[in-house]
Amino acid sequence: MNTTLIIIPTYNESDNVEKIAAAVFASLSETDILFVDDTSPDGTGDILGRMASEDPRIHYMQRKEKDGLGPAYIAGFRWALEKPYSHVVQMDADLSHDPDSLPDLLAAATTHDVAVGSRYIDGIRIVNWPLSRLILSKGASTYVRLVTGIPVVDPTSGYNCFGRHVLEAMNLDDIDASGYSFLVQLKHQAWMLGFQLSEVPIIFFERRSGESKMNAAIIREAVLVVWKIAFRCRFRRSPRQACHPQSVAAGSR
Ligand SMILES: Nc1nc2c(ncn2[C@@H]2O[C@H](COP(=O)(O)OP(=O)(O)OP(=O)(O)O)[C@@H](O)[C@H]2O)c(=O)[nH]1
Ligand SMILES: [Mg+2]
Repeated sequence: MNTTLIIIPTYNESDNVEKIAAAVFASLSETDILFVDDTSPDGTGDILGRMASEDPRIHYMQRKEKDGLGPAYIAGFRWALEKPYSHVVQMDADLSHDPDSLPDLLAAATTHDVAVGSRYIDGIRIVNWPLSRLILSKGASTYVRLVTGIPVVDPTSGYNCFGRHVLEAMNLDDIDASGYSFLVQLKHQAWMLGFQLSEVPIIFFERRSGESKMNAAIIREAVLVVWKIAFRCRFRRSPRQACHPQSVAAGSR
């Protein structure tokens, strides 16, 4: 078993799962991958079952029904914490997150508690998005920062690496959003616990095949979740106390 686990949630990603696994291992051969599939009707699960039987680095969790990105990741985190992984990476299946950035992300996660793959640090690095999608994403990032005070340029990024000690310290039951706003809850809770977040520049590519799961309900949830996050911590805009990452890390890694 490797010490890094990459969790990839999937729903109708039959065109992409073999490509993403090959690209991940080309960039980083010593890693495990856990695919979390919500019984995709397009047969993604059958492909994942075969891939897992052929390569011991690949693991496959099948969930009963489509339940959103957040619950899929939480199930993946709980699975990871039952094993001795030191780092857990979040990655989409649609090749939007370039596996070539994995070494940079992991390097940042050795000096910081959480490494955030950032599309907006030092400029905008997004390939092939329509302007409307860019405005929505950039606007969401600004909105999150204004309301919560989280000091991250790209708080909605889905390409992140968490040290095990961070996931162990978090209350995963509080991370209850279903759509991508779950990614904000996750980073915000880590920050509020005093963990240090580092942003690593990444290039984000629009998905080349398969369909987007973004919809109006996910956007509505995101608008409300940001206020829920702020309210839960009584609008506090800084952690109550800073953790000392190296000592926390030394105790648990
Ligand atoms: N298990 C599971 N995975 C999901 C679910 N919804 C989305 N995903 C996966 O989560 C990742 C991100 O979803 P995307 O549809 O790419 O969402 P997005 O990146 O905001 O939108 P596009 O890039 O435009 O497609 C992909 O790997 C999806 O297959 C879900 O309900 N369950
Ligand atoms: Mg995507």
